[in-house]
Amino acid sequence: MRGLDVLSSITATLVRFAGGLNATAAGKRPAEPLTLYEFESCPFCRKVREALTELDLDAVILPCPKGGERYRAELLTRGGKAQFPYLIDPNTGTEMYESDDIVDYLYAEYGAVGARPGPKGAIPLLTGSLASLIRAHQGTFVRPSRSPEQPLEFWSFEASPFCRIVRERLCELELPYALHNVGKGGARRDDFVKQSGTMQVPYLLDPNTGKGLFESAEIVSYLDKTYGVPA
Ligand SMILES: N[C@@H](CCC(=O)N[C@@H](CS)C(=O)NCC(=O)O)C(=O)O
Repeated sequence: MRGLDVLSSITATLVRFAGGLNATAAGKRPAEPLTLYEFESCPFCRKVREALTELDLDAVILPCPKGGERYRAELLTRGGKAQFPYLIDPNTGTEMYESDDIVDYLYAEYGAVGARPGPKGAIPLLTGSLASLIRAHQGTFVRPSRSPEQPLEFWSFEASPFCRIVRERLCELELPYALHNVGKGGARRDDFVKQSGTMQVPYLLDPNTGKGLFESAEIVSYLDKTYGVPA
């Protein structure tokens, strides 16, 4: 039911104290986009995605839901274990597991002077896991899909309840996408408005079909129709 879906997504944002809402910690900008292997409901991955919004950073997201093979196998070969999150930064030649290390790295490399990451330890783990429970673990398990030729493009910020609903489906369908973060106060909101015509997220642009969509329910239905494969 749509109302319940939105309500549980708002609650998930609240239990994470709206982490990943504001993009006001940004410092130096990467020349090349970062890449993140992750899955939506993983509380460790959530911390990293929140940091990406706060630091106003884009990343290529390679979704690795449980049961998925598209990017899990790739990471196993590349990093040696199927553990998420895993960050690749081609700008510094850095690749790493461990969410706290990744968040510290991102703040040190791309944060404003004096910007500090949020708390570590039990609280983000418990609240992040509670958020996933509230969302009935959507964004955890793979759905059969076909791979797009080119990665999709998705404008979002981590705390948005509507963006979460879309990210969960992108993850379940193992669809790679360029995540463009447009958190509140971020420097790139104006460019986004120039491109899309309005400041509203989620916004999905599919370069494979030329389709651009704003409404979360419509985006999910488009993804299912275009890339979902009946089990
Ligand atoms: N200490 C690691 C823990 C990461 C972790 O345990 N991730 C889980 C997902 S929440 C994982 O990779 N599980 C393996 C799997 O999903 O197959 C960190 O903070 O990054």
